[in-house]
Amino acid sequence: MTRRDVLRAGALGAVGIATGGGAIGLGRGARAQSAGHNVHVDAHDMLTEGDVDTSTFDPSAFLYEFDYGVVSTLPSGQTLRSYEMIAVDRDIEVAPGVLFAAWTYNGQVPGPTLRCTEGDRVRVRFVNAGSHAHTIHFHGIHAANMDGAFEIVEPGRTFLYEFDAAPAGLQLYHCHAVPLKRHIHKGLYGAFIVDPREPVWEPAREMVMVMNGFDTNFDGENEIYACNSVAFHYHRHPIEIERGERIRLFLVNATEFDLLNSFHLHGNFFRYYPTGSRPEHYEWTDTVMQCQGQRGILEFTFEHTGPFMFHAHQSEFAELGWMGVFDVQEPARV
Ligand SMILES: [Cu+2]
Repeated sequence: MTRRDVLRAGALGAVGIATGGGAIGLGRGARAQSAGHNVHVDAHDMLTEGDVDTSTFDPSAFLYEFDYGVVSTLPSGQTLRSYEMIAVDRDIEVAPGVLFAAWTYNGQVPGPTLRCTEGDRVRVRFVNAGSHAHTIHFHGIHAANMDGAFEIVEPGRTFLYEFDAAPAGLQLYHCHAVPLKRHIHKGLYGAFIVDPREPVWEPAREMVMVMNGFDTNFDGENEIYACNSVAFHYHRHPIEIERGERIRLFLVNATEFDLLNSFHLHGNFFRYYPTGSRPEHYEWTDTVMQCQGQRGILEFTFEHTGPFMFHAHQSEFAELGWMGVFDVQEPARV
């Protein structure tokens, strides 16, 4: 059954979507409606049908979680940041009642957002406690044997990645075992922020969004889309920000199977810094698209209060979960 078939079948009643645990009905959440030549999921129904269990992974908290590692100083004076990354298989809930048999770093998808400063020594102890061979491939400048492409880490084995963080910007990491798209799609990816040595960014409320998708019936297409893994999470739980507050959004595209994803902001424009590396080089826009593996930094400030949507401008992705809301409020009086 293809994704389109799922949507068409939805018009006839409850839809079963196969997961690692068997068939799980999306029920009214996936009911489709005919509108002219188009068939679309009724997003409103999907929104009002319960919520996921956020006790193990809460996308609202993930936005603001930066892992700076265990910090120490090397004899040379260089800052050392040590991280522990463990690959484990885990079922994750990507929409209410819909489980996805994921492969994860540290039990979560996306993996933790690793953050350091340009020139820091980064040391990552990688333990493969999963069922398949994996690696961690960091984007950035480093030695060939630290690239996580050829040094395959079998289940039960460990590997030590070590390099000096460069260049500054928004990078990412992901598994590079083959078949590559399967290993990435299963959930082995995360954001990797390298702050510039000299501060160039203004203070801001910073948050991370990793755009992703989930093929829940193994047909090579995504049935669920999201940013930070849970369909419609930021629609059910709008992100509260203040009017006039500077927002810096680290945006990464980790979607497999679809060549492009995008981010569209309502009622506002943003500065888009490709790869987040050059503050003097940006685009002024309200919509940006990213190919697989692309990333960039968005900066914006809302002039108006109220609910403002953000979503993929591929309408199909938005209707299948990649949609959220900023709830812009008057600044708190002090
Ligand atoms: Cu892998």
